Amino acid sequence: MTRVELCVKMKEAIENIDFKGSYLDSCQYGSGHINDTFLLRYKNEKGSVTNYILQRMNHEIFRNPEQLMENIAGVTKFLRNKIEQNHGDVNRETMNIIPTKTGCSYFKDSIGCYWRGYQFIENTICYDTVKNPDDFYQSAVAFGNFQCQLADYPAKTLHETIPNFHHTPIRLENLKKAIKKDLLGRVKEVKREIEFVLEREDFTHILMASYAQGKLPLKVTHNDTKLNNILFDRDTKKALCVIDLDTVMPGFSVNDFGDSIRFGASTGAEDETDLSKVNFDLDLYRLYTKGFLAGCKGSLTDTELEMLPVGAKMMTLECGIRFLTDYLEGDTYFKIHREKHNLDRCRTQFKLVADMEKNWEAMKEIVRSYCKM
Ligand code: ADP
Ligand code: GN1
Ligand code: MG
Repeated sequence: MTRVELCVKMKEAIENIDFKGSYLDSCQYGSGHINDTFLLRYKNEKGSVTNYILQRMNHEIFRNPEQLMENIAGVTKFLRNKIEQNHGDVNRETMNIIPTKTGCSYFKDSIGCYWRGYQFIENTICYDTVKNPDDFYQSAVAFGNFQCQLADYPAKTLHETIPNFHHTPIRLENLKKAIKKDLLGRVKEVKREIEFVLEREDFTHILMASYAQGKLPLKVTHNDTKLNNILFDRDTKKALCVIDLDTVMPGFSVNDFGDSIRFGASTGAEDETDLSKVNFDLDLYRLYTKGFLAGCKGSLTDTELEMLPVGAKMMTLECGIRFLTDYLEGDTYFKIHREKHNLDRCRTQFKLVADMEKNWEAMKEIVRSYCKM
C-alpha cells in the first residue's frame, strides 16, 4: 500500500471508530515490528487535547483479525475486573478498546484492512533498551503478574492467533524450507548462521517434548514479552500496563520469561551491528528472574522453574531462526529499516545464545537460588 492509500484508509477508520472530540492530527508512533501504529490527537469539549492510539492490524500475519479482537476484548475485560477488585486504575493498568460507532471492537475498511482504536495511556514511557536495571526488574514483575492474573482465564475460549507461534521445531522446519528455496540467493552469505542453528537442532525439541510427556503445562501467556511491550508510569517509574496483546494465547510460561531475557538481558540492541557490544548480561538475568518469580507468586511448577533457562535460550534461538528465515525469504515478515536488518538481528540473537551456553550452569544456579527463598 502506498502512503497516500494508507492515509485514505486511515481517514475511513478515523471516521468509523468512536473517538470523542474533534480530530486535530496524527503521526506514526512507537517502534513495533508488526502493526502500523498512529497517535491521534483530538480536541475535547473542555478544549484540552485527548490522545488515542489507532492501529492498522497486520492481517497478513494475523490471518483472523476478528478472532484476534475477540481474544483481546475478552482478556481486557477480564483484566479490568481483576484490576477493579484490587482497587487499581482500570484506565491505565490495562488496554481499553475504543469501539466503532456501531459497537464493534475493530473496523474493516473498504479494501479489507483491519483497524482498532485504544485509549492512549498518558504519562507513560516505553523503553527499547534497558537503561536502568530497576526498569527491567519492574517489567519482570509485571509480566509474571500478567500471567498470574490470567491464570483462571478460560483458556479454551482463546483463539490461536498465529498457529505454532512458539513451536521452535516448526520454526526450524520453516528455515530449512527457506534454505532449500533460496529465493534471493542469500544462503551463501549465511552459511555460518545456518550451521549454528543445525548444531542446536536437538535442543529445539526440549520444550515440546516435555509438554508431550505431560511435564510442562500449558498456561495463558503473552508470548511477546519484549520490554517495549510494557508501559511505565513516568512519575512512579513502575511498570504500569502490559500492551501488545495480539499473541495472548495458551503457551509456556518459560517462553514468556525467555523472550524478555533475549531482548532485555543483552548489553546491546536487538539490531546492533557491532557484535562486540552484544553480550548476555548475567546480572540482568538474575534481576529478571527475581522479579518474574515474585510476579508469578508461587504459581510455577517445579518443571517450569527448572526449565526457565531453557526458555531463555529457546526464545533467543527461535527469534534468531525467525529473523534468518525472513532474511532468506526477502524480509516479508518483520519491518526492516535498512538492508540486511534481519540478518543483523539474527546475528545478535545467535551471539546471545552462544553467551548463554557459556553461562549455562550459572543461569541454572540463579533460578535455584530464588526457588530456595
Ligand atoms: P507492535 O505489535 O507493532 O509491536 P504495539 O501494540 O506494541 O505494536 O504498539 C507499538 C508501540 O505503540 C508500543 O511499543 C508503545 O510505544 C505504543 N503504544 C501502543 N499502545 C499504546 C497505548 N494504549 N498507550 C500508549 N502507547 C501505546
Ligand atoms: C515482533 O510486535 P513486536 O514488535 O512487539 C514479533 C515477536 C518477536 C519480536 C522481535 C507477532 O514483536 O514475536 O519476538 O518482533 N511479534 C510477532 O523483536 O511476530
Ligand atoms: Mg510491540
